[in-house]
Amino acid sequence: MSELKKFYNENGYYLPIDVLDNDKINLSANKLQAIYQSPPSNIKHPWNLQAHLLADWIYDLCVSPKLLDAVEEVIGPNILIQSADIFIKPAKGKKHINWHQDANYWGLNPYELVTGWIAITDVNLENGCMSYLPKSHLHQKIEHTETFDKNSDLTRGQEINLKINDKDVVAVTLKKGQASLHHCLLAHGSGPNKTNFPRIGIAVRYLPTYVKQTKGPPISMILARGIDEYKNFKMDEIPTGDFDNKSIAEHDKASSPHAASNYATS
Ligand SMILES: O=C(O)CCC(=O)C(=O)O
Repeated sequence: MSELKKFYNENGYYLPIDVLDNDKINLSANKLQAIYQSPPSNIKHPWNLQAHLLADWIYDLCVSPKLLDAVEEVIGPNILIQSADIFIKPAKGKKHINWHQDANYWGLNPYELVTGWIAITDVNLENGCMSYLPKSHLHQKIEHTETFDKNSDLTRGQEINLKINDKDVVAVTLKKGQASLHHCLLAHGSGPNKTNFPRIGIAVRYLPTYVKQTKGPPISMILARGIDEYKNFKMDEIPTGDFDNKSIAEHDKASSPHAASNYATS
């Protein structure tokens, strides 16, 4: 077993992984900030969720070979992408992300979804990087309370019913172009951005092809690597344009079933 997989199995996360060069990252940072400032008006659902369906350059970030290599060490060679969720925290913003498990969003069997979180800007405690609670993935699914906290970036302000001590947590400090991996049962959250610059990251949700959805409105996938012998999910189309009508229609198709539950599917 690789060192990465051993560490991930024991702790529920791994970091840092060098995945992208500065040119690509800087270009993506500029484009994402422009979209954040004036989102296209013809998108019916939050553009930052399932954003891998909206533009070829966002999809390209999700299939960065070095990131897929790391994901492959954890879940094997046949890799689906369910979503790429973009988290932008503006300068001096109040928004934070409550402690939660991603497994709270999706009914899956087995719970083997792994998130590859790509830093598009440097991230640290000052600008609201994530923190992980190591080994918390060894618990099963834990109840969450929907707080509807206005300063939460989660659609329903979901918060895990688990007491978390600061001394037990790990700050996910990354340089731009690096990524971390976390298990969908790992408790994690992030604080506000106290700096004068935006903090940007993309959370890409990867699953092995053998996983099945057990409840909630149907989620759909793109095959990022390998072969899909199981065909457990409906497939989405890889975008070929940049927020063009075809990509927006595909985003609409994948997002619509989740609108009634505020894009949280459990
Ligand atoms: O970007 C953040 O601060 C939080 C992201 C997150 O909660 C996730 O990737 O599941």
